[in-house]
This record gives sequence, C-alpha cells and structure tokens, in this order.
Amino acid sequence: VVMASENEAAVAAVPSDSPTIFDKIINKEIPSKVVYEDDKVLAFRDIDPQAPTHILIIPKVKDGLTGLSKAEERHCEILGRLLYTAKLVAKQEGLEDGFRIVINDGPNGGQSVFHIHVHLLGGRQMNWPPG
Ligand code: IU
Repeated sequence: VVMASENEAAVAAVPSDSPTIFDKIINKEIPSKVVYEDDKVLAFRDIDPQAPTHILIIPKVKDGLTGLSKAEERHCEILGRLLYTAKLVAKQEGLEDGFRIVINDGPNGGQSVFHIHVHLLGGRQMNWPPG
C-alpha cells in the first residue's frame, strides 16, 4: 500500500510485536545506507530524509521494544546505548552546531514502524514546537 504521507502511515499503522522492515534492514535482506554498526545497534540513513542528516538508530534485537511506551527496566541498557550511539553518529556526521533526537510513539506521536528507533536530525535549523 502506498501511503500519501508518513502521517497517514502512522495513523494507519497497527502496533504489533511482529517483525518489521527494520529486521530485514538489520539482516541486510534489503539494502540501507549504514553509517554505524556494532553488535547491539545499527544506524542507517532514513529513506525519506527530513533534514540534510536524518539517521535512524535501532537495536538489533527488539526484545518487545516496539516503542518507548513498551519499555521495561530490562531495556534501560539498550535505551542508553541508542542515545549514546546518536551522539557518536552526530559527531561522525559533523553536526557540531547541534542536532535533534526524536522518538515517535503511537498514533499521536506519528510512529509508523513498531521497532523502537531514535531519529537523529541535523544539518539545518530545527523548529520549535515540532509539528
Ligand atoms: P516513525 O518514527 O515510525 O514515523 O519513523 C519511521 C521512519 O522509518 C520514517 O522516517 C521512514 O522514512 C523510515 N523508513 C525507512 O527509513 N526505511 C523504510 O524502509 C521504511 C521507513 I517502511
């Protein structure tokens, strides 16, 4: 199904713990532009960038973490690692003037993929409040 917008995709998305397209990206079954990878996390360029730098940082093992609202205490380590990776990648991307981190959750948050992901956006002035 081709969605007119990311927003429509988010509103139509049904939250579930099933594998998502991100598993295929992790397994290299579909190509992506990987900018950082280690045993725990993968960072790759968003297919529909909203800023000159737009990277998604995801855990390689979802472990029920479809979104931040599903976080349990056992996820604290990976949650920290996602943010720390965002910092490393921001530096690697040369975002010394700043950047923004976004985690969308649920329909109101505009979440469309149910495998937690941190957006790293930079390379332009960000606006506040976000839309
Ligand atoms: P959201 O926070 O769930 O809305 O973010 C999902 C993001 O995943 C969104 O920015 C998409 O452009 C991006 N994305 C992608 O990079 N590659 C894909 O194959 C798909 C979505 I589907």
